[in-house]
Amino acid sequence: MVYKREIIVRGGYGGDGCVSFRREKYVPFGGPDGGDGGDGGSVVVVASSNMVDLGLMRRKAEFIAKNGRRGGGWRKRGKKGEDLAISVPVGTMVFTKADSGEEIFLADLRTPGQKVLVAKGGRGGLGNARFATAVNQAPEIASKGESGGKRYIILEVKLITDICIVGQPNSGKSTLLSAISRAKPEIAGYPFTTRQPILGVIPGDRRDFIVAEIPGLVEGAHLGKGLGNEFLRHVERTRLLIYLLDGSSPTVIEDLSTLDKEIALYKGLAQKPKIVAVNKIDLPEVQACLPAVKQCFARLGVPVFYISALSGQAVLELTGKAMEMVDQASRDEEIASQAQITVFRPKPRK
Ligand SMILES: Nc1nc2c(ncn2[C@@H]2O[C@H](COP(=O)(O)OP(=O)(O)OP(=O)(O)O)[C@@H](O)[C@H]2O)c(=O)[nH]1
Ligand SMILES: [Mg+2]
Repeated sequence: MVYKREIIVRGGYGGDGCVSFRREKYVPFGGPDGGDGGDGGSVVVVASSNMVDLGLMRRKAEFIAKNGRRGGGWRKRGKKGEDLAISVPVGTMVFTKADSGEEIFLADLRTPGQKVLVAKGGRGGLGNARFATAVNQAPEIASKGESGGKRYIILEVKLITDICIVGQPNSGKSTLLSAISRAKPEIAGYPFTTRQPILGVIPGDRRDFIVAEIPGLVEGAHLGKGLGNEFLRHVERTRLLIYLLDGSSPTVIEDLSTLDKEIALYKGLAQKPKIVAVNKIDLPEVQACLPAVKQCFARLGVPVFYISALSGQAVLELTGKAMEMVDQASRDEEIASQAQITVFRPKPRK
């Protein structure tokens, strides 16, 4: 899976202007009639809901739009070069790279079909008809088409989700995802079954909720252990985290702090709203140590649920709370975004 790519984009050249004179029977001194060249095509990046990563464009490094065609006689304008659309997944952030190496934000493509122009096509040259003046009525000059803009672009996919399930390998993330959503992830009793983020949809009364599972995190994931923590980039834009713990693990209490530590090490994730869910409570050995775990987790200060993703026990309660917290988080986001808009209200002069 490719989530970050650096590419070069270049707009097409504008077509050259044309030098031509009107030559017709009975029309002496017909005058200049060379048309303008067509503009070069531009390069645009478009969000598409059919894609999940940038893998399709792996081999290509440079994206160039079509050139404009040259102008013709009879003041005919050259054909415009075709635009080149680069499809990327929804949730892709587009940056341009300055000469200093600095990444400058260009756009965040959050909805399907949203697009951003990354390289403008060159303007077509002017035909000689444009250069006619009172003193030079038969100019033999036309201008050349301009070259298109060239830019270094960085594309980075960060999925946009409402809920993200994180946890150690084998804790039951895929089982929970398939229990609460329509997703059908692979479930197996060995670690790292899930090797890439999986999305699901929970149908809600007022709106659907997008839920994701990311591959399991282990201690030292930030150092590249296990599958590493590069998947946490997709957690950056989730509204709620569900920490899913394997209740049958002998170190369930330490598992929570390990998980929390790995997540807190990734920029900006420490403050995310979260819910803790202890899974597999249908197993007798989990039931046996549940009182001790409950006592310890009672002081956490975040909602804790004891569930069985397999039998469905307490799963509805967990999703209900998750949806409620997501709604609250989106209301908070709305208030925060409104606070950022400055409204100028000039006072009338007396
Ligand atoms: N008894 C019991 N087993 C469960 C429960 N949830 C998951 N399992 C089992 O635990 C194993 C791992 O489940 P997965 O859903 O694949 O776990 P995961 O966290 O997605 O694992 P990775 O993708 O490998 O990180 C499977 O054998 C599941 O059947 C549960 O609530 N009770
Ligand atoms: Mg899984």
